[in-house]
Amino acid sequence: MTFRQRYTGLIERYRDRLPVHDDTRIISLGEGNTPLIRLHNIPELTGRDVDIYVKYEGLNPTGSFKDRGMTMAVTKAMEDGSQAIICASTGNTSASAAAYAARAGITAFVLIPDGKIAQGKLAQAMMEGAVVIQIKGNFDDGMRLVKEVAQTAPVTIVNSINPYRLQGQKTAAFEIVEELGRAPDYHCLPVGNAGNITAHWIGYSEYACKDGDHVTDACTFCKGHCRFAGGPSVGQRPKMVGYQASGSAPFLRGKIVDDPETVATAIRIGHPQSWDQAWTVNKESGGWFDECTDEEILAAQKLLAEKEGVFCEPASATSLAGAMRDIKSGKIAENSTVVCTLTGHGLKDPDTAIAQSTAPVVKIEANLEQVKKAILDNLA
Ligand code: AN7
Repeated sequence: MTFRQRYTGLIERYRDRLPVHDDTRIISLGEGNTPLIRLHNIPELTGRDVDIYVKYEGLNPTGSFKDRGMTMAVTKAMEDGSQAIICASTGNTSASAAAYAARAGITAFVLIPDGKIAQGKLAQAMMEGAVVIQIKGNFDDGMRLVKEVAQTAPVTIVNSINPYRLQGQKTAAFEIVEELGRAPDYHCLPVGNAGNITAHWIGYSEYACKDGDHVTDACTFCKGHCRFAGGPSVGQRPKMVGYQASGSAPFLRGKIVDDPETVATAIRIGHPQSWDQAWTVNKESGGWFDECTDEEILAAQKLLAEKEGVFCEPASATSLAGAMRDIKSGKIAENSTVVCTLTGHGLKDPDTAIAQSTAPVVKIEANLEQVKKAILDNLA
């Protein structure tokens, strides 16, 4: 039986805009098609009239946006006959690589910084059968080693330096344009390696592309896969705003950072792999980079959960933390539409969530009186 309405992942959905062939065997877990949630309670806290949407990428199959890129990277690795994939990771890439490798029936090697990845991500990589290699070093050390080893070992790198990763990730921008009917005015993202901000710019640029007349150098990555090459165009692109954690903010320092530190371990990255591309995005879009402190990041994570019921991991909240500050200051113009990407699910990092929560846990005897009292004491 065929189910005509069944969603089968972003490669099938955007097949005409991605580098796949008719007979390519697609490795998918139904990624993409994530909710674009309009915030109801937070915008008024800024004192400005703005529409804020969050693109909840934590609802991808392994709980982060990495799945968009990984379906493409693993599909192409299989097409090229690869038996194994490898990545360095702050956690989410390893969880995603492990899952798609399991699905494809190949081996995933993941290099992770010892003790510096969130528990949920480690659990995923281990359960999904990856070979987990903990290094006494950070992400940047791992990335350097992966590049070196891949020169001789029979493994395909699936970090975002693999161009298929960005091709898959650009589809998030497609979904946003299709849902809003236009591109937002501002798109805010947390930035680590800067692969995702680059991928979104490719996606928006392809949508704005008229008659194959690529509007950006980034767009030429699409090699003619632009959706509207020869067709209608939304003609408009957002300002791309990238926020980094203060302790890991090479784009703010203007140079690489050797000892990155932040509670948002996903973006504890000092040597961004898409350095040049991200500066191009910055220039072409008229956007900017800024930084958020760990306190601001955690406060935004908590606010989003408390006021909107949306639980994201700390790194993801960096986009909202920065956006709220820039909306309040007027740097993000009033009456505009702002999209913040929430890159990963809150359940990825339960330890940080519990450690920062101030919510009282009411402990009582198991009797009706005490339950009643707990309710009356705590009614808002
Ligand atoms: C939740 O998993 O680099 O700027 O190794 O997991 O495209 O690097 C993760 C990155 C933002 C930054 N939010 O995206 C990895 C890894 C979350 C992330 C980023 C990451 P890029």
